[in-house]
Amino acid sequence: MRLLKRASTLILRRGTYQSTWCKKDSLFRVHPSVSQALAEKKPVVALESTIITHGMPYPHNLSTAKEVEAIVRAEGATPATVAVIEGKVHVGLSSEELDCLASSKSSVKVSRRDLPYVISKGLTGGTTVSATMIAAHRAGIPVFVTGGIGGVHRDGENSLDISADLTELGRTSIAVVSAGVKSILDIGRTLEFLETQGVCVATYGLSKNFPAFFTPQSGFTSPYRVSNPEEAAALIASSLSLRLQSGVLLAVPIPEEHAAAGRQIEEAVQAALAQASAKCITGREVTPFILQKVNEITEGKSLQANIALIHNNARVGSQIACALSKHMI
Ligand code: PSU
Ligand code: MN
Repeated sequence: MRLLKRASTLILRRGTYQSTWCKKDSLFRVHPSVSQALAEKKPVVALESTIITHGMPYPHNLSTAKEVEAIVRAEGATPATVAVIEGKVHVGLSSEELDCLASSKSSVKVSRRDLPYVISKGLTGGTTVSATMIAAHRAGIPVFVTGGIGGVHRDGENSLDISADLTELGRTSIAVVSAGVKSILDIGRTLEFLETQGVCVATYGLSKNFPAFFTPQSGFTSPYRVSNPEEAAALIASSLSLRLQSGVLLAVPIPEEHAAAGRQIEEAVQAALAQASAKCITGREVTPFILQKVNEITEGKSLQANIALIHNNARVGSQIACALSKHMI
């Protein structure tokens, strides 16, 4: 409780400082609903947008983005979808901005390294976990919900293809709620890398099993477990109080009612991986090849499971944001 109170002061101070900073800074646009909620110390949940621009086909991307925002509101929090629109970093989008982003065919996938370029060129793009963490943290938002984070790719020890999401988690103090990482990545090395980066990883639920996006178990375990929103909020509050300046990763397993489809999808992932290897597909071609094959093999079931787990993450993340904000008053 004492830790939570101290964390609240910290968040409060940072929020005040950052909303002033954002007003002066023309590169950042915080939506009035978001700045009002932050000023009133109400719970806010940041959401990423690469999932809209690159993760799902139109119009499922738009309907999912709107459903996720509606879930956040229904849980009593304010959604703040982050994106780059015509060279400005937006924290919180209007309905029209969401429509434009979802139907745009020229959006850039914006990670930390891409921000200077897209801003200087006035471009539009969906922010990955790393870029969303940066923007949400600047706005003073402590909780961020996504589907899955990037990780260490298979053969990453040779290619060094390691998602900037992992290094961002090591350097930016925000809690990321996700369904773990896809099994097309090297999950063991991803967890090792997160440890090296000092990221506190906890599974949300009944076991420490670290989830693999479509399935509740990856064969690896998280170092910790939290069983409800209050425990998750206490963990985040401790991290903020300690001023570690690194993030927290909360891994939420896909709900059991969707796990059966998830296991079938996982089999398709393994088949697709074998095909990619047989066809000597390498590098950045691998992920799009696998995802397309998986969608073909499962006749669209992978998209449905993807949507279901994002809905669930939005619910859990909003409950955590509400629990955290209650302790802040
Ligand atoms: N994992 C998914 N779906 C996604 C992504 C990851 O299951 O849409 C997106 C997220 O935006 C994540 C990004 O931050 O891909 C990671 O990309 P890269 O591996 O290139 O760092
Ligand atoms: Mn990469």
